Amino acid sequence: MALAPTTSSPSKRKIILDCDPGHDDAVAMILAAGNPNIELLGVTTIGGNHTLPKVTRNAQIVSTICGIEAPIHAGCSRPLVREVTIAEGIHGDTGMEIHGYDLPDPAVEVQDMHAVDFIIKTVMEAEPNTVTLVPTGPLTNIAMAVRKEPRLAERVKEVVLMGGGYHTGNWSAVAEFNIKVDPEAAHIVFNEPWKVTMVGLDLTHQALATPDVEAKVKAIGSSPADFVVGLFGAFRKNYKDAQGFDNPPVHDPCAVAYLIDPTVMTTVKAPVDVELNGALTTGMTVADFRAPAPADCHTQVAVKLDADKFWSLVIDAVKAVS
Ligand SMILES: [Ca+2]
Repeated sequence: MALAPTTSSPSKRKIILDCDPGHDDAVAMILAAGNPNIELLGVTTIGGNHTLPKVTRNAQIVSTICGIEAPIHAGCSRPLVREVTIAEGIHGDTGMEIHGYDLPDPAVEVQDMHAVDFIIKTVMEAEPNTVTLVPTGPLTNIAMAVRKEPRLAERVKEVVLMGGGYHTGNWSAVAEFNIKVDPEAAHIVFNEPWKVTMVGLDLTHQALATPDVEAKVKAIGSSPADFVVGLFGAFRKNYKDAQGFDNPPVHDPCAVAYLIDPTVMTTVKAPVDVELNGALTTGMTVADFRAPAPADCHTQVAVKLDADKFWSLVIDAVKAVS
């Protein structure tokens, strides 16, 4: 069944998903498209897990498999300052390597408008404080958008991003991939006055695709479900080989889940800034947990996931797109 950009409703959370599919980005797309409380205004792509052409094609493929009709807009192909970095070891040479499921050719178009312009147009044409940005890749598009149109900082409802971490890294000892790839962009995003929720590794390492989760998805028995099982399988092998995980962490849908039901995780208000010039720490998100948080603190970090509630949301969304 085709899931059109759903009819506008004040009770739905309007979001733009800015992503780099990416296995877990694919699951984030499915959760956003398949949950009745989310209105997915658009999918924008950013070079990250793999190059921009590959992640954009992957977004098209996910939409094709799952009948997602939200428009896809391609964004920036490289970080603001630094060289391109991709995560081939985790996502394979297509950016969405998968076994046991034949990916179709894309049957969904990419729109002409650049992602940065789409983000600006969508936010500025909507009622103030109604559109939430959900970046699940490097933050280049979001940083470019707010630099091009500074009024976004007060028009956007909030930014809920997957990235960073306060006690751990995955691309260095202390830096997470999305932030480490484009720390200057992340610095811009964390320092604009909008509300930012950081759904980082400390949280997403609790979102593990266990055999039990896989079995529940498999039992749905549909093409999107088989696709998700294939994603989990590839992710399982790559995360075991690269980072020693027994069950792979499925990072990106956590950010979407927070918008569906904030009780799916606990958050703590804390100032967060991004290290740009550390000898060992470039790309680290430095969270200051000293209490009390300043009155003007506009950032919070996610700390504890209700994993059962999270996976129920994901499984229900896979059913909905099936
Ligand atoms: Ca991602």
